[in-house]
Amino acid sequence: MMGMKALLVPALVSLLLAGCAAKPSAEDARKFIESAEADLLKLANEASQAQWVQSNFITTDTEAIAARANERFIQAGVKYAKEAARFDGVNAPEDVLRKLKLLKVALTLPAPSDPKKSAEAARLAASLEAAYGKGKYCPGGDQSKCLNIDEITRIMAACRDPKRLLEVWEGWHAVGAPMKEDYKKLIELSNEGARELAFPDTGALWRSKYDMPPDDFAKEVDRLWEQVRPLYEQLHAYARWKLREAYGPQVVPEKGPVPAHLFGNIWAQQWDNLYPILAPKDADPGYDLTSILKARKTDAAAMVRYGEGFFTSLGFAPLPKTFWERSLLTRPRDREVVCHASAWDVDNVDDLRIKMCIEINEDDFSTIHHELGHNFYQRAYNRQPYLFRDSANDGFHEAIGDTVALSITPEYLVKLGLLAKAPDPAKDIGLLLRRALDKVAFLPFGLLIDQWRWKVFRGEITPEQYNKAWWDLRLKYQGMIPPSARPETAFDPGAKYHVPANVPYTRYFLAHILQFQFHKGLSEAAGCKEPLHRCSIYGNEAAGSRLRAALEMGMSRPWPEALEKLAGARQMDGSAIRSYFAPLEEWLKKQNEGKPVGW
Ligand code: X8Z
Ligand code: ZN
Repeated sequence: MMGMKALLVPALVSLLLAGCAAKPSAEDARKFIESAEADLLKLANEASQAQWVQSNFITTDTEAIAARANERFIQAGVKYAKEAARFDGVNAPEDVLRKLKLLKVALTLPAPSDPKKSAEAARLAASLEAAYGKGKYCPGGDQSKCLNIDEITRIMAACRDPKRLLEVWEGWHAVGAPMKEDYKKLIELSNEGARELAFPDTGALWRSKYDMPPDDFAKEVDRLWEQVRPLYEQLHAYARWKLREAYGPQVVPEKGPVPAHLFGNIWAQQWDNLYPILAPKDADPGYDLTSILKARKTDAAAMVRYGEGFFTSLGFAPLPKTFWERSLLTRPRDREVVCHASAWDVDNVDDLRIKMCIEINEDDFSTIHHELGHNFYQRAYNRQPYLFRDSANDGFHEAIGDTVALSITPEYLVKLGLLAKAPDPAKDIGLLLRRALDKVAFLPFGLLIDQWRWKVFRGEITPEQYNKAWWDLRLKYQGMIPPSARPETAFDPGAKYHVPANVPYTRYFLAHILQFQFHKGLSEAAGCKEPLHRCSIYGNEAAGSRLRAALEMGMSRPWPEALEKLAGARQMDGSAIRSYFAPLEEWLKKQNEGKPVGW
């Protein structure tokens, strides 16, 4: 009986479809897209407003309000993703077909359609992000001595006492442990949602957003990493040697992996704060932007004005008045906020804002450019239909501000009046090293977070293995080990914003590859004949219009077309960053002669 039923039902369904429910037409598809776009735009804006309030004012209530708004957006996203499949094979215009495809892969957190489960997923997501936002290390449990992430960041950047570094490192990493159970539940719900949408798991959904089959994308990422790995290994070897000189052989081994608390950053993701330890003796450029900004008593808004000024020099309109009224630029004293820097377009048109607890230093100077890159991108594509109001791929969104920041050259600082005279080219190794400590050091970190999450989503890493697998990957890609044995309960991925906040991370790896391709393409458009690290596109009309044309496309076309516009190539390519740093790589190889490389 059962067997017959199973055979009969599909036959009956297809008969019904053929007979009564006529195959949807191109016009049906267009109408469906039109109403989906209108509905999603409205729900996205409502969720955005609620989330803005939540992360500017973390309380039980704002968390609940944001969760509900987000839940409505997710439910609609799931519904439209499913309905989009009804139009498979429809003979509609190209833009409609692209939108149907985009609808199917749009969500980052796909929740199950069961309302109880989708509410639970939204609640967990809001609560995990808030937990990170509230995260603190209170030495000895003393509530009056708690350190927030800004203070932790400052200590990791400046302190050179390995004992203190270890203590603070362990203190911050403890914020992850209480998140583990919720994180595990969120993964389960998200996977259930992904399977409803016919993806094997959420990782496969994340990898499906790149105009190519998801497996090809995973291979593409591996290929890019293999292109840049030799450069990272040289930098790692040189840093290990210098750290060993600075901290001694008891703290830093001669070969093998290095403890992760010594890199001037709580996650060891960017090492630019190590520059004073690593600086070449005879090639230090002799200035540092942090001291210049501090000496001039630059405040947070003035830092943002510098960033805005770069974009307007390229022909972008100034930021709207509301940007200055609504953005959060410094950490409020009287309430909990999510201080991890972010850029917003609350109405998906021009309600642009950033939320950032700005400190007056070089790191935040470039992060401001990074954030404004998001804002200027968002406004550039705001005349596209809703489903195309996004970057060509997510790596592009992360790369635009960074591309502009690559133009913060000594010559540019001279133009702004921040520096009296640009250092002689004999000091270029110092400039390149400083930049590499930011950009090259980041590459394996940018890669490993989603290597971990993809496996977590796939079930290849079980909750019991969360932490061990995390450190296996940090060892494999970064050549690092935890500075002390991790407790059984540790959940170190939770100490990194994007994990509890559920923000995909491969985008940053791609951005670090892409920004060098963009910088090269735009510098060529600007007619720069200098070595690339001395090229600045500041004030250049040709580079500006090339950039704007690519940004205005939004997500309307497959990303290789936008890449072609910007960089004259259709493939992401690690050789741009390799050639940018070629003189440094050669120098590093010399420094590393006779010393161990790798781990
Ligand atoms: O999260 C960010 C930006 C916001 S999209 C500040 N970044 C990554 C990080 O901080 O981990 C920029 C570089 C990598
Ligand atoms: Zn960003």
